[in-house]
Amino acid sequence: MIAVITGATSGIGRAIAFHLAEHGYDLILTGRRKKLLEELSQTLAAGFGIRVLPLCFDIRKKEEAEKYLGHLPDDWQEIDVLINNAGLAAGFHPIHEGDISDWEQMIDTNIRGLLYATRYIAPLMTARRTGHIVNISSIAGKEVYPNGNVYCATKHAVEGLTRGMRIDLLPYGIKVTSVSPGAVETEFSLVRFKGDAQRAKEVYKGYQPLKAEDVAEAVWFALSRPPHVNINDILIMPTAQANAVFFDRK
Ligand code: NDP
Ligand code: 8X3
Repeated sequence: MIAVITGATSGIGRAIAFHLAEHGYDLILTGRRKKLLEELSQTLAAGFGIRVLPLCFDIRKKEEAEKYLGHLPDDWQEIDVLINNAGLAAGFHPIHEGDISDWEQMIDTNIRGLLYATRYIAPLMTARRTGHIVNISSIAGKEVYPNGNVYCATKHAVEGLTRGMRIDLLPYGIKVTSVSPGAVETEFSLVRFKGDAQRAKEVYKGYQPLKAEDVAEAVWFALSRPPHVNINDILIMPTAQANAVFFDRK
């Protein structure tokens, strides 16, 4: 079995990579941070005896996505699983104060990047009439919250695309699953707040957030169902988080 995981250099993508390696998958891993990507690839290949193909590129760039995902080596073409995980929130401002380059970064990564990866990998699945695409959405794809505006909109787009993919890929027996976590302690908030570690820490203060491994387990649940079962949607939250805005902080 071969899986592609976008955004595997940290957080949820990295945890999914470990989980799938444990289950014997060969892995195609993407991300921009070359050193992290190469170290992870070596660790997984040596630790689990699997093949790993690291592809270091920016998923926002169509030409790079085509160069790497559109031209996979012959022995990497039989893709069973695509995890569309690469994504981010940038900034946290009301709509009238938002930074337009933040908006572009989120739209280009969370929507365009997911589309590019899907466009290059899905035909390899339709040709074999088998495969499973898992889109990492968010509670932000189900609800909106103050200052979440554009990030929430990108994740609402992921939800719409997931439903659309499920219809278009139905005749090919390809499963499509959306996994939507609430707060997960990863580099997510550090990225959103542009490296402000103190502010990022506040997000997870006073309650136990999800770990990336919790999300990886949910993904694995969907991937490991029998052929006739598709898990459409998983919404996974910390016990201390009721919805996008209500937290039980001690
Ligand atoms: P992290 O910041 O820890 O990981 C994000 C990953 O995406 C990194 O591997 C990063 O790699 C990659 N990435 C970001 N931009 C690009 C790009 N332009 N090109 C290639 N790769 C990119 O955050 P999470 O693990 O938390 O986020 C993973 C997914 O989960 C995202 O889609 C996020 O929206 C979603 N999510 C997160 C939640 C949370 O609370 N943490 C909750 C719900 C959903 P690199 O920097 O090396 O390029
Ligand atoms: C990440 C979780 O609630 O910050 O998608 O949007 S949230």
